Amino acid sequence: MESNYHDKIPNNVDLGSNRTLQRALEHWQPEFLNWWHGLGPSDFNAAEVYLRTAISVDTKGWATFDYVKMPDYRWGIFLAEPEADRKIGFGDNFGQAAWQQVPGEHRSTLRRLIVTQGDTEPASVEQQRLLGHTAPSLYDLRNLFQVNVEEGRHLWAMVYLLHAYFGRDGREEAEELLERHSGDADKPRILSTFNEPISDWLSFYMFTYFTDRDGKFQLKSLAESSFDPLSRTCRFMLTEEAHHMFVGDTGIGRVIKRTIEIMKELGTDDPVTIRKAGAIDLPTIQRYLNFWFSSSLDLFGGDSSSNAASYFANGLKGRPDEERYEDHLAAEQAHTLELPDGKGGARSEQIAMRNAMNEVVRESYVRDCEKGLARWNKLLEDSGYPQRMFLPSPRFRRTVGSWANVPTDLSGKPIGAEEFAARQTEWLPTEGDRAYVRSLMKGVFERGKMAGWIAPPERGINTKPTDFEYVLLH
Ligand code: BYC
Repeated sequence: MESNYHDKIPNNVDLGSNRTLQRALEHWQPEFLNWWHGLGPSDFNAAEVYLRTAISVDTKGWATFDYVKMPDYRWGIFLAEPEADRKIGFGDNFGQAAWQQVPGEHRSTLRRLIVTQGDTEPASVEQQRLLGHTAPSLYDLRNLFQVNVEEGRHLWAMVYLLHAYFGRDGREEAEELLERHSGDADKPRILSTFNEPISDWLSFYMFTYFTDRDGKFQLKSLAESSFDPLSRTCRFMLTEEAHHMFVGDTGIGRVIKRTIEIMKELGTDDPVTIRKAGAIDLPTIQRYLNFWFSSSLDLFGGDSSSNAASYFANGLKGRPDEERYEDHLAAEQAHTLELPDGKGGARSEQIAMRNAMNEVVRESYVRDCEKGLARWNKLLEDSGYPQRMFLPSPRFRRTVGSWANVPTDLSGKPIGAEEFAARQTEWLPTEGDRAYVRSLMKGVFERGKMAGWIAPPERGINTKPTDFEYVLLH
């Protein structure tokens, strides 16, 4: 399908041939822009930002890079090219033709999945709306805005599906996606992590590393869906998502690198001394990591979930990279969960594999998270320091699943509520940590300059130098 970049809404879905749908989306467009102006990045809408814009799904060149004012960014609808004769790859309908329309019996469940996915996209923009003011450099400012406009495009992707395939209910859901707001007492975002404030850049890097990575795994699961338009949408979204995780991965790496430099310079790792020198001590970075990792684990849902079993059975949501599994029915297999035994320990229980799908995906997510840790720890190792960053146990500080509200230490050992309360300051960011990190957050907007708490990036964007003027502030 040709991309039409000149339409009011750029698209490769031949929007122009469906006037009703086109009009409905053109009606939603000003509402989206209103939302962007009200709850998107505050104050930088006149700046010219060196942004990547998706203009097609051609693997050789799907994007252009140029200076764009964010409100002028062309939020388009792009679905990956259709796979000829695509077949359903898992579940009870394995081998049958993928669906081009929504089967009536799965309509409300599919809508719910699409709405949940869609809800996270504007939520993250809302969470990050004030960060521009305290960007550590123009390079970082540009990356923040790149992430923001693309999350906006991902919202468009889900809104397209709602409008095109779910009739009036879909249109209503699309409106509500702009009415719920992150952290709103009355109308919060659907999933927990998306109501957490992101008020400093260390949180932003943690979020883009850990929470966007949940996005990767959820999109990969939905990319397996029998509902082909959803699969194609998610496949293309994954192309953009990679950069978001890169921002988190390199962001955390750069913070650690700078801390190591200061540790070397001063010959100490004492947190008080490191802070006096304006860097972020390693224990504080670890506490932020513990917070965002544990929060992001909740996003996979319960470890034993009848919802997940029926998504899989019905072919609505599969496992990431389903073709790598041998048994696509997963009807006879079992999976072992470690559950709290209520006596201060853990016990094993086997459950049907289909009910364990959330856990299966969460386990591969944890393995993927380890990769960044290995890179950051290499920095410490190469500098001759014995300290290492680590992932806490997946049982730690959970609010969803069998370990929800079971106090444990970082290794996952159940402990009493009092001990947990007493040791929280060791494990999770304290008010003091947050205040200190906030005190470092001062915008650095001079070309080529970098805040003192973070190392410069190794390379720039799209072969530009690191000191390129990524944002023209005027
Ligand atoms: N917070 O059966 P259960 C991204 C709800 S991130 C609050 O265990 P299920 C991005 C659950 O909805 C990826 N509620 O769960 C990243 C269910 O409610 P209903 C977003 C939660 O259904 C960064 C009930 O508890 N995409 O793209 O197996 C920036 C029972 O739950 C939470 C998706 O999530 C929670 N943490 O799985 C921008 C994909 N966890 O339905 C973007 C779509 C569970 O009974 N969503 N609940 O009212 C899904 O696949 C599933 O809804 C979930 C939950 C995996 C989230």
